Formats: sequence, structure tokens, C-alpha cells
Amino acid sequence: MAVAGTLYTYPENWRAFKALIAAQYSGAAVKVLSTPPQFHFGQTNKTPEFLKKFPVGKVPAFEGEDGFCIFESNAIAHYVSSDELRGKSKEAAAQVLQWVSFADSDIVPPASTWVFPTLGIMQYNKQATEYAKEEVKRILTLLDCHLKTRTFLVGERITLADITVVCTLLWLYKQVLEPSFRQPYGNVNRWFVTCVNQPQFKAILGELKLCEKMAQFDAKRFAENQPRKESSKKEKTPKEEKKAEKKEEEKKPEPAEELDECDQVLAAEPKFKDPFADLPKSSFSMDEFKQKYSNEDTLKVALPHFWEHFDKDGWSIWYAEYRFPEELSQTFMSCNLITGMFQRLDKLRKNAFASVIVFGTNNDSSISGLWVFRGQELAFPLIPDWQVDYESYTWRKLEPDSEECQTLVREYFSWEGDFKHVGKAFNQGKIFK
Ligand SMILES: N[C@@H](CCC(=O)N[C@@H](CS)C(=O)NCC(=O)O)C(=O)O
Repeated sequence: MAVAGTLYTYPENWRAFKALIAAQYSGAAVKVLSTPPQFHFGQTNKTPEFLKKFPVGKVPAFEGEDGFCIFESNAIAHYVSSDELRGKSKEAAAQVLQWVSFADSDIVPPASTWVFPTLGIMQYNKQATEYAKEEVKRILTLLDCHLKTRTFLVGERITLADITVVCTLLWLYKQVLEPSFRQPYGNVNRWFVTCVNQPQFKAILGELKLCEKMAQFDAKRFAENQPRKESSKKEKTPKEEKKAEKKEEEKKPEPAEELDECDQVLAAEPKFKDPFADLPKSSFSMDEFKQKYSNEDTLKVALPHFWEHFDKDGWSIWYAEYRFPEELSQTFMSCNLITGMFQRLDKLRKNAFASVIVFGTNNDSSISGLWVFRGQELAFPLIPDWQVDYESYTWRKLEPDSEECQTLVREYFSWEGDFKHVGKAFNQGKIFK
């Protein structure tokens, strides 16, 4: 029986990608919980309930519908994989394990040392970075040699070895492996690009943009990410004050504190400047609507609330349709395509709402949805991270008072109705907020 369950993670976690891509191949139904209120990284994974299931308190972590729980990203990816991905013969399976272990032991350390400072989540150390660059060269040389006569790492098809090594190299290729640095490793580049262009990878990673210019240490972001020292609350006498001041002057600058991996991920969340901040205030509260939508009857409570409070000057309503339905094969993959898109758009959650539905059956399906955005324009061009998916859709702004808009809002919000414009049976759907 195919595996089904929930993966707890934070958005855009390359470790979680391993299992998610593997699931695209195997057909495992993996639901992702990565954002509040369902999963709040740093909080939910420290609750007694979570620790009872996953004593290390780390993510990714997987809970099967049958209650089976497993942590460690490689173990999860193995669990959700098919026999083909794991390596069919004893030898192939051992080779897959060899590359998975190699990725953790040989690639993760230098990749982190080199890439983390460029993201402002680790202090830069010249010597360590130079050493890491040499290590990366050694790894790329070794992979290049291996891939000279092979299409994939093990056997003739993609296996968990390719999925794992690609995911481990992901940040290097995105952040620092500029064209001149990666040029000597033509076989690795060819293999990497082939893998990330497979629909199963694309559904999770989106369209990948390879590094154009090697990123350097982001000192500003690193400084912003440092936890502030708590100042003493106790009142000081003037004498004590003077003494403290003197001590402060004498103090050498403190070395920047290094963050552990969990802190790094939390800190890595870019300091987000709200791109909607300059819009005039709106009377419509998206939070309030979402609470109604999540907790109450859609047709009886959430929809009337929506139309009663909707502010058509401050918000706009859009209909979106996936442009390449002929490329959609398995409907579960289409669902994952949408899941990936919504993970990438996580920071839009206070300023957007969407209900997106997959219609039809395997090899004959379509994706369309209804979106509500803050402002009168599509929000995607505001932030580069939001631009990965939206060009794969056609977008049509709706007139809120029109009959068409009222019908589409009702049908897409409630998942009920004729969906006359679609012309395919409503089969399965995914809803996102
Ligand atoms: N070897 C583990 C590493 C997992 C890990 O370190 N996860 C970090 C996030 S990247 C985490 O959940 N940290 C929380 C903590 O340490 O409290 C795996 O591959 O799954």
C-alpha cells in the first residue's frame, strides 16, 4: 500500500525536499505542514506532544496516517521511496546508501561553511571558507569523474542517490557556484540540470535559477541576525554607572556569536519589509476572514462574512488557470505543484487568500483557482521569491460586483457548484490559505 502521511518542516527546507521529491516519484501522498498555525518551527517541534513522537525535536519529521513516526531526512526519504528509488538490487541499494552517506559526510559541511555566511547566518572566516571551496572542488571533481560515463549516479534511472546529492548541492548551485567556478565540471552540471528539470523535481523546487555571481559574506544581515544581549534592568548608582561605562570602553569588540543550526534557520528568515506597507489602510481583515473560513461553515458563515466586509478598493479578486494542462499527468503531482507554490508564497499569507482546485483525472486534468490580493495588482512582482510559479498561470482580474465573480467566489471557496467554465468533473482539490 502506498505510504501516506504528514511531513513537518519549515518552508523551503532542502532536507525536506529529499522526501518530497522521492514522493513525487513513488506516489506517496505526503502532506506538508510548515507554517503557523499548523506548524510553527522552533515552537511546535518543542512541544511535549511533538517530542513524544519525535524525541530529537528536529525537522523534517514524518508521521504516517497509520501512526508510524520517523525522523532524519534520509530515513524519511527512504521510507516514502519506491523500490526503484532505493536501488533494486542489493548492490544498487548499497550504492544509493553510499551516495546518501557521502552527501551528509562530505558535502554538507563545506557547503554550509561556504554558503551560510553569504546568507548572513554564520560569521565569515576566510580560512574556513577557502578550505570549504577547495573541498567543494574536490567533491565536484570526484562527481564529474563518476558522471563522465554515466547519466545518473546509480544505474540508468534517477534514484534516491541523485535526489539526495542534488538537494545537498542545491544551495551551492543557487548561491556561489558562478559560471566560471562550475565550468570545469561539465558532467556534474549536465546531470544536475537534467535532474532539476524532471517534472518530479520541478514540482517541489520550482524553476531553479543557477548562480550568476558568487555571493559574498552578507555582514549587514549577519549583524541584524545576532540575538540582542539583554540589558540589566537593575538601576545603577551614578558611581556604578561611571564604572560600567569605563568597563564598556575598555571591552574589546566581542566576536559575533555563532548560531546553532536551528537559530540559523530562524534567523535566515530575511528581515521582511512589508511590500504592502504603503497602501492606504483597509477595513477588510484577512486574518478575521481566514479564521471564519477555517473554523466555520463556508456557505453559511465565511462567505456572508467575506462579502459583508470585503473592501474592493483595498483588495482585488483574480481568477487563475494553469497554462500547461497537457503537461499534468498524475493528479497527486498537480496537488504537489500547488503545495510547492504555496510554500514559496508563505510570506503572502497576511495579504492573500487562494483556493486552488485540481479538476479531472490522471492525464486529463486542469488547475484553476480564485485569489484575493491586497491592492489592485498581482503581488508576485513585488518579491523575487514570489515569482517562481505565477508565470505558469494566466491571471484575470474580476469585477467584485459581477455575477461571474460572485459565482466563482462561491464555487471555489466552498468547493461546490457546477464549475461550468472548467468542463471537467470536479475530482479532487487542494485548498490553501
Ligand atoms: N540530520 C538531520 C538534521 C535535522 C536538523 O538539524 N534539523 C534542524 C533544522 S535544519 C532542526 O530541526 N533543528 C531544531 C533544533 O535543533 O532544535 C536530518 O537530516 O534530518
